[in-house]
Amino acid sequence: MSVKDTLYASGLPHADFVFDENVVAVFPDMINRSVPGYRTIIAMIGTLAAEYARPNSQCYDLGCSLGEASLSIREQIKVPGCSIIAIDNSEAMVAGCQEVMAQDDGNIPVEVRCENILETTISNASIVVMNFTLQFVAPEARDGLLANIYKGLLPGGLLIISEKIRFEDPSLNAHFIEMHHRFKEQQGYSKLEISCKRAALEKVLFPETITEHKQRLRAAGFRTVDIWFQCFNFASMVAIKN
Ligand code: GEK
Repeated sequence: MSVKDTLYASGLPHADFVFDENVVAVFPDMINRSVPGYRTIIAMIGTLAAEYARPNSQCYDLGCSLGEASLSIREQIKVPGCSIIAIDNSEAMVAGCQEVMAQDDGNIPVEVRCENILETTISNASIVVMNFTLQFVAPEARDGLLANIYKGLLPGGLLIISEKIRFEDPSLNAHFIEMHHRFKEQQGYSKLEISCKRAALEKVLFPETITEHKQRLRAAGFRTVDIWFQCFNFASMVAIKN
């Protein structure tokens, strides 16, 4: 059952945002009302995975939170011998994700691990998903992470990265931040909640431009790289190891 996100309804807390048990309790409501297109992205991650999953390979969901992307993959892939590895470094999220997986009746094995994705060894992967996770990784650690993912993907393997992005043009950037805030108001968040959440995320979420993402993906070895979804300052990219 999804609990309504009222974490910032009275303004406080003003500390940096952390994925603790308070966030876990409201997470489905929070992400659905904060990320435009989240449900579409989740559904299409499964659809893309169904196309790219190879028999007897692994699918990684890095920064899995409560496992929505894993569930979509689990529901939609049809090839034999696949398994899913869902990883998060928040103990509270991992506990919640384990509960979600235990209640799901899918047949594909899912291993849920509490681990820093910067320390994960990726191997025999046909699918790697980072759905709004890379944005929380320190920018200086992102190149190494992408190189590690590229190395662990099989030829033809697919990486999906969804991110909050920054527009190159400062006025357009400000405009789409404002549009995102309007979206959140339409979803029932107050101006106070929106501004407090923004302040809490400031030192933990570092958005980059699409150009920066594409450059990093190409530097890691991916030659086929593009955006498949965008709404305001939220985008999802595909990168294929060919
Ligand atoms: C979804 N993908 O619902 N190692 C492991 N996990 C991490 C790390 C790290 N270094 N850094 C952050 N996380 C999910 C949504 S939420 C996005 C992803 C959001 C985890 C963090 O604990 C959190 O659970 C997740 O990445 C980001 O499809 O809340 O905006």
